[in-house]
Amino acid sequence: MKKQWWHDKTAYQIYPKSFYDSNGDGIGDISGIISKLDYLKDLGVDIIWLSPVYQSPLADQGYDISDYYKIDPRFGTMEDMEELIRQAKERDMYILMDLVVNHCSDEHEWFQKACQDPDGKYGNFFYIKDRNESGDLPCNWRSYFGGPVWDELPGHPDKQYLHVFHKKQPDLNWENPEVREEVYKNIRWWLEKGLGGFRIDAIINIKKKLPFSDYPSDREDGLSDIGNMLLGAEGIGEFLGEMQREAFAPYQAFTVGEVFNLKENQLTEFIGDGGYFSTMFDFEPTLFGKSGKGWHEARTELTPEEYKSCIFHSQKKIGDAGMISNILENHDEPRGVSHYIRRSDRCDASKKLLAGVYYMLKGIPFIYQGQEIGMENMVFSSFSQIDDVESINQYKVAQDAGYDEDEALKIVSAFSRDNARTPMQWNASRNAGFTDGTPWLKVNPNYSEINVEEQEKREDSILNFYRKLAAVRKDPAYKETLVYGSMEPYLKEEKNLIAYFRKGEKTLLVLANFQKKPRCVSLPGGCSRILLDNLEDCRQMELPGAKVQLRGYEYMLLEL
Ligand code: TEU
Ligand code: CA
Repeated sequence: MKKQWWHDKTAYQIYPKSFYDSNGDGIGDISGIISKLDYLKDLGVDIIWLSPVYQSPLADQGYDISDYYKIDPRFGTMEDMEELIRQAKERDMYILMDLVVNHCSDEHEWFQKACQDPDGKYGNFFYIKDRNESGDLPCNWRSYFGGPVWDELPGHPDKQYLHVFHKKQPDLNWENPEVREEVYKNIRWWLEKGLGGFRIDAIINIKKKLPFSDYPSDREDGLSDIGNMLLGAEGIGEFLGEMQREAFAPYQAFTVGEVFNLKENQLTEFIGDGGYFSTMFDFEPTLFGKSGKGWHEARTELTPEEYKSCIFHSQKKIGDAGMISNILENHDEPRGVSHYIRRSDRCDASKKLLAGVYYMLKGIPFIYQGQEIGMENMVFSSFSQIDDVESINQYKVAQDAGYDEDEALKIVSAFSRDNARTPMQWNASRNAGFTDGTPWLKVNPNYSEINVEEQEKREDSILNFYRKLAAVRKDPAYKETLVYGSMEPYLKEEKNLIAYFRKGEKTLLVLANFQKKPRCVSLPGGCSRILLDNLEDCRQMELPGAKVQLRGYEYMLLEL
């Protein structure tokens, strides 16, 4: 692997609307982020990805952009954004924006013009089809947020347009070179401002299998999961290679792809040396136990064995092909500690253990806001507390599948994207210190126990453990091993133990006793140093001999 500037970095995702509100309107903003840069620096963060802050009607919380060159006034001004980039740079940090170019908003000028004149230049920026006499849709694909991907083109009852997400997110026609040029122009414009790069949204969807055709239906609605179409769509590489050459490469931009449905053997093409992206997320644990049927059929509270098999499998698959990025959660997923640790075992020790396991894997660690203090899923007591478009759809999907309202609410609660979108918990004062006003989404009531201020004060807090993880990864003595060393499982068959080596200049061993019961583990050789322990100050610990005794949920990082 050719070494790159981003390989040894630690990244952090901010969901701006819920991070920190500086002016009391209940909505987090860019000035709020600026005021927390030192906090992030202290956490060992080098790269900060902002979920969208562009001008948007916020139908999908900013993933529906109506002007790619403007900042939404609710988040601040262009001057705020420039100030953020400048202040980050001063601290040796990089800012990433979200690149949402599979679709734009129906309120974007391009779509408005397409509605005015579907046969003109902008009609060809989208996928617009005439309605045929029988009224059949051009194809039976199901949009990600429910219902067909086709909707009537406003003002044209005889025409329909394609949207694979919400109907307020019309898909851009990437087959049209003018669209691609507009996208690259915008990317270069932002990079000129000193942006570090982008997180690339939903990118696999830009290549459609054309001409439009039906796939076998997989639910009562007669529609077919988009995944079926994506399997047959060839040639995305031409678009991505072009974007890389035309827009990212000249700036050495850091890019992280949100890539689902990747075909086998395309890994190197995507993230290998000279690949389309610098890296992409590993979604294997996220996807485990989910099907196209809906959230009612998805697994919650994965067992340690299931989590282990996911991470071991993907680490092996990736090997040295490229640099992956590892996550426990993001703005679309439940909180990692709620999804991967069973309720009865959720505590500081188990949360730190989970952090230590994923952080030391090969790849770039991404921390999602609040993860560093062990924020948990929300308990939703009524459907009216849910805001997210996908949750609203899944509530209906569950009821269509026969669940009653209470059951449907439970199902949606486990997966709702709002779990991760509740405001960041800064302190124990009103609204968790997120805002002086009324927060746009209810604060998780557990903020009086789980908050930054409390954990700042406590040496053995989760927050301080995250700081230690970052410090080890940055330590010149271990950096080469943790960044480039191989990852090899150890005692893989031992139930509720997650253990692996990182082998490079040094040999390191991660041991995680993922259960309440203590256990004894034999070491493969002598241990020369204990680098981390989640239950103890490791500087005061005695070096283990041939065997190490682990308490319930104890985590150790050893140098052999
Ligand atoms: O998500 C892409 C995507 O495929 C989602 O359907 C995702 O799988 C789902 O939300 C998981 O619950 C991206 C963004 O991350 C998401 O927030 C946006 O809503 C979506 O694109 C559309 O831009
Ligand atoms: Ca605000």
